[in-house]
Amino acid sequence: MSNSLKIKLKEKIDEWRPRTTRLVKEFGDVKVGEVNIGQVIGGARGVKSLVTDISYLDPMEGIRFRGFTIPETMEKLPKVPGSEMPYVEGFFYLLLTGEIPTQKDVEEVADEFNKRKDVPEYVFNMLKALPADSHPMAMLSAGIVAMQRESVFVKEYEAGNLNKDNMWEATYEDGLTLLARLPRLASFIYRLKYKNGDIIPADPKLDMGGNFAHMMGIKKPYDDVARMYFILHSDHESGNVSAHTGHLVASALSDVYYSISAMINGLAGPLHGLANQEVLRWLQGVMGQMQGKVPTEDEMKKFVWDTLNSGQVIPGFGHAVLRKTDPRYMAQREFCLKHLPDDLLFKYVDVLYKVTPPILQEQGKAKNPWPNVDAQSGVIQWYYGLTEYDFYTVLFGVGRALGVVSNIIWDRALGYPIERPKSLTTAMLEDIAGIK
Ligand code: HAX
Repeated sequence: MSNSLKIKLKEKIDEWRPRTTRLVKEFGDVKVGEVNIGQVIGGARGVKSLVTDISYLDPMEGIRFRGFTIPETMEKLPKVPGSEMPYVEGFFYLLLTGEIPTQKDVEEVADEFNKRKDVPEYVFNMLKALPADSHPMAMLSAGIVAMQRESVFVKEYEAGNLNKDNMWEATYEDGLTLLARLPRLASFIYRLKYKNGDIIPADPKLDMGGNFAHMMGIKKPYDDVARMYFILHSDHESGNVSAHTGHLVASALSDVYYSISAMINGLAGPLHGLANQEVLRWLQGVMGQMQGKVPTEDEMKKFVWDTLNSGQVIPGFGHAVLRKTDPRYMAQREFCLKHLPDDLLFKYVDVLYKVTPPILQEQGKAKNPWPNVDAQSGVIQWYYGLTEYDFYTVLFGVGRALGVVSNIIWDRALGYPIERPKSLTTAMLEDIAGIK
């Protein structure tokens, strides 16, 4: 085994396996909770039926990556020289191993990504052949699944070389290759779709975030925006649609390419990752009606109520688990206060932040009236010139892949089985409820 990340990961896996085995063998019958009819019909909300050690989402505190809050994560990880933000590669090391890497560890992972980052030409040709109005998320998903033919996992599986002990290694190989290629794939989609196909080649001297900014054709400090964005969006424990989809598909031993392509498809829904696009679309609508003037709080209240009264959701607000302002929102808000305090769109978001929670509370439907990650993220992208908001969820997807790939590697390492919850019929639920 040649690289230090893989060696460290193997150590961690060997340490971890007996814990999982013991829980299943000796304590498999111990109850974790109960499930009621509301949860069965209501999207399994709150049902504890997944396990991950990569991140944990506390409803009041928000996300912790491997036990670290967002500010701790940003503070502890080695920084890219001359930048405010850490290496994404170092963050991936943390997600996989649970340890803060040294500068040398990070450089090794960055080298590994660099070696694997080239996207094959056939993927570009396929993307060029798609209709011009294809959504960037559909293009990303298609680009990923097109590379499935290269899966090391599939080759090894077909050769009969895989068993429960070593499956994670082939998964790791696929995972690293796919992650290394995603910035190239995403930036290619952007330049193909919005910049007349004027493609910018990668710079092998740059880290993942730096290279992404370079290939997008956006100047500093967009490299830091990219790093922050990928880290913030990486993982939100395992029950959200994208992470759960990736895990579910992988549980059938579908390879990483199939799993992450499916993950992207789940992220593309407006109630999930596409909300960042929807926030910008909504704000642009308000801006159009205000003719660019910043709305007063009363004016903004009217826009919010109009949307609610027409039966639509306010994008960027609410959450299935969180019950306070999303710390990912706060991290981006702090970035805005530092780098773009006078930006017009930021001022819009600020007024929206003030008026929306009390309105949602007054309406009395949303369990969480506070803003989520998507309420703020488009503003930063727009400020740095990325105004094609259909593309925003692709950025989320590149980030989310870091967490989901880490989870899938661990799924294989710990031998988690194929997922298969049980369904009931409506009549059975009526019976359970005692309805005659
Ligand atoms: N605006 C208006 N109504 C909202 C609302 C919002 N932002 N958030 C929740 N509600 C409504 C729900 O639609 C639901 O209404 P019905 O009873 O009529 O069906 C009611 O309040 C109860 O919903 P909930 O239990 O509070 O929320 P859910 O767990 O069902 O759904 C969602 C969570 C995030 C999907 C929801 O809050 C929402 O639609 N938000 C707007 C879209 C959004 O920002 N999504 C991104 C979330 C973060 C994320 O995953 N990013 O990728």
